[in-house]
Amino acid sequence: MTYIAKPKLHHPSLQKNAVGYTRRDYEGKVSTLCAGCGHDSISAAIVQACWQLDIAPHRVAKLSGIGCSSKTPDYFLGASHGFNTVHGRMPSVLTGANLANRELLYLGVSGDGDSASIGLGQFAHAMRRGVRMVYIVENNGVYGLTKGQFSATADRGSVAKKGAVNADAAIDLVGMALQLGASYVARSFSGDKAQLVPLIEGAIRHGGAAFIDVISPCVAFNNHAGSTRSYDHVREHNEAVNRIDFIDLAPEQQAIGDEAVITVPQADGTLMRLRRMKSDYDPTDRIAAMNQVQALAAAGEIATGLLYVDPQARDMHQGLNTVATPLNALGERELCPGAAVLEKINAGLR
Ligand SMILES: Cc1ncc(C[n+]2csc(CCOP(=O)(O)OP(=O)(O)O)c2C)c(N)n1
Ligand code: SF4
Ligand SMILES: [Mg+2]
Repeated sequence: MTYIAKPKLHHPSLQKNAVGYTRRDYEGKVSTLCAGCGHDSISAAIVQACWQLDIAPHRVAKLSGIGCSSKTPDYFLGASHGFNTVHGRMPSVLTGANLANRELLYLGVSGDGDSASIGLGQFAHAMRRGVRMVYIVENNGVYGLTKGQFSATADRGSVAKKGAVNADAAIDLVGMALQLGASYVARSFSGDKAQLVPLIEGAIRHGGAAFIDVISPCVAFNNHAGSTRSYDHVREHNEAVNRIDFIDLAPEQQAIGDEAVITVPQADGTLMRLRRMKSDYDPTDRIAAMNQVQALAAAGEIATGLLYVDPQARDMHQGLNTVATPLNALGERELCPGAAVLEKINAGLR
């Protein structure tokens, strides 16, 4: 059996959100992942964020590649559109869907194997094109589904369950996303829901390519001493640079003079309030963010929080000047505007 359907019983007193759904309406099938897998906590955080933001499930398209992480869209948002693509190919399929219909909320779920090896080129181009999406990598440092080989994000010198030492340098997807032009870059830990849920909410409201690297321990193959992706290691080395306090803050409610708080305007007109944990960290300065994330990594720390946000984020459609109407809603008049229009286009190409 590959999945177990959940019973449809809902207690009548369950709280509903502004669009009339209970949190249970955002769940999916019963997870078949190992008990304690970090990926299940990320699914729970996605459910929480979508319920809290009053997102109607049918307005969401969730896409993934191949891996334990890429199986998880089956375990949340059961009433949303879903496409489990080929290994590493989620970004291009999502880009195509987004080009055809920008009115949906695109949620791309991937693994460190899926995005940092076979799908590295796809990841890079989705980021540099500014595809408006929430791109979540459930990063456990191994290929969990194929029994625990080191992935490309595993740290050099980290030790596998059977004792092999990783000789290769790690690919840092956060560093790459920053360099490639992603306009919202965050890192979190599956064991810190209080940090992760607001980061997902911020990414959902963001107007461009939003990337979240979530360290998500694999209890079956990478949760031992010597691993830098174990629950213990991440808890000991987690260095949060800030916390999202609140999104949607009305301007008159701004805490004036509170130096620990940074207010960042969002593309949709809302405001995001960030509470600084490291006083010298400016998440709106891309180059400083790149330096600070690298400096923390060199000191053996894992920088988490909203690492970078561009308040003037652009998305792919702005650059391409595409039609706002979903392609399936265009009528014959728009699609066949007549010989005179065709003649004009041809003349412009001569
Ligand atoms: C084209 C192709 N190559 C290789 C595989 C085998 N394979 C399946 S999942 C996977 C890696 C999964 O690792 P990751 O994306 O980190 O997900 P995790 O299971 O760790 O969550 C690989 C190599 C495949 N399914 N398809
Ligand atoms: S093998 Fe690892 S990644 Fe896969 S479900 Fe089990 S704990 Fe999670
Ligand atoms: Mg993995």
